[in-house]
Amino acid sequence: MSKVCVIGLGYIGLPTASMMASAGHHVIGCDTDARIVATINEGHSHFDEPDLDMLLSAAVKTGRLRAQTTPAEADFFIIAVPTPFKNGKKPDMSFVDAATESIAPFLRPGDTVILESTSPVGTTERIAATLAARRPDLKFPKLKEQDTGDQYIHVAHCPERILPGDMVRELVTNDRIIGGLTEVCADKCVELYASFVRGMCFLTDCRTAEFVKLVENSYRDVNIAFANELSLISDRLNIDVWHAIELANKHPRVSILSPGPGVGGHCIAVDPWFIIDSAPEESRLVRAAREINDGKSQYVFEQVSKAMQRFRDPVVACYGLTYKPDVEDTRESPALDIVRKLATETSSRILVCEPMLDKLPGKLARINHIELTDADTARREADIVVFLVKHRKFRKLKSTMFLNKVVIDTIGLMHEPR
Ligand code: SAJ
Repeated sequence: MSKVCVIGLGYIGLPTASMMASAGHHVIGCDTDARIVATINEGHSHFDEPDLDMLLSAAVKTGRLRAQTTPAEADFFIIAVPTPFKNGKKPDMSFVDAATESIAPFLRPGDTVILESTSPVGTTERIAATLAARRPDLKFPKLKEQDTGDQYIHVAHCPERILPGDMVRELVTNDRIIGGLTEVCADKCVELYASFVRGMCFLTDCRTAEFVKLVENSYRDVNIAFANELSLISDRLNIDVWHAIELANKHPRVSILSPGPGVGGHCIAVDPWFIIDSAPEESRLVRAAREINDGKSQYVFEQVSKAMQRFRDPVVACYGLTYKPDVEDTRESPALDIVRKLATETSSRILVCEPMLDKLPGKLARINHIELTDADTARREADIVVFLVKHRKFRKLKSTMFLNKVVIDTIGLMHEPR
């Protein structure tokens, strides 16, 4: 069994560290936030994810996982830190850079450094170059160099692929793409991942692996954008988009995704910008998809505002705040964006029904004409009902329950498949 040091104990690093510990490795989890470190050492996760607490508490109890604020010597270093974008939608690599600097003093010949964070093409090479500059005493292979041996530091990219809400299962079952700076680097990485991944590990070079990850999320973004564009076209033509998509999907080679209030989360709404940033002139479709998905929440806001003009003192009920169904995560949530806009740009009473949260997040909590209520109160008191997230708990709602209301259904909650 190996010694693994995981840098970043967030949404990806923590499940990965816990899974590696449960596979028998000795894992040091490293996070700059001392409160997160303390929570983990007590056996608890600092965010909600099904089955993670169980996996984590077992790993901590057996002593195979320990968290601390600084890295330590290890055979494998995993970098799993955020890669958001900054002004101008440019990738913000400051967390990856800081993580790289932090491990440099701990490297020994033969160690392997693996980047899991979704990153622009070229990042793995950049990590190797930074480490080589910090540690002139160590040998680093060049891209695609042949026959690097155990005296080298191996560097590879193994992009995370897990779906929030189903992370623990997907960590084991998903196939992985492993891109090495060299073939030996990729082989070293597989040695570690094969100890807990039941899916296949496909090997390539690090630039391709970086691109593949960005392609996966852009693929989804483009396809959701197509569905969102269809929803706008259908509104204009007075067609039920849900029924139209259902019928189009009866074709054996058509599989259209679902329109919604926009695209949220910290991955799909961000990663396509890394492609656009590195090849702006060629990425026309990827950019258009981003713009369509980002524009959808403004469109929904305008729909609601228009409906509000029909009432003197409208009460608006919004169903859902999280970025997607059945998770508690509100990061980049289009539903939250729409509700925030309604709360700040109107003075009407807004009822929010969100079974995944027990209080309104952040700034919303301080606005006095907005309140968190249950689904029945929302339904009873509202003039306008806006469906924003297709939580399992909302699926029992029927259109007959909202007969005297204006209903704005962005997620097809009321659509009954025929
Ligand atoms: N959405 C739609 N219509 C759909 C499907 C999704 O509007 O038909 C919306 C969701 O409501 C949500 C957003 O898209 O706002 C993204 O949700 P998601 O479930 O598609 O994806 P994420 O962001 O939770 O996770 C994605 C996954 N990538 C792919 O499916 C290609 C996951 O495997 C990645 O690990 C993750 O991004 C990541 O971290 O990159």
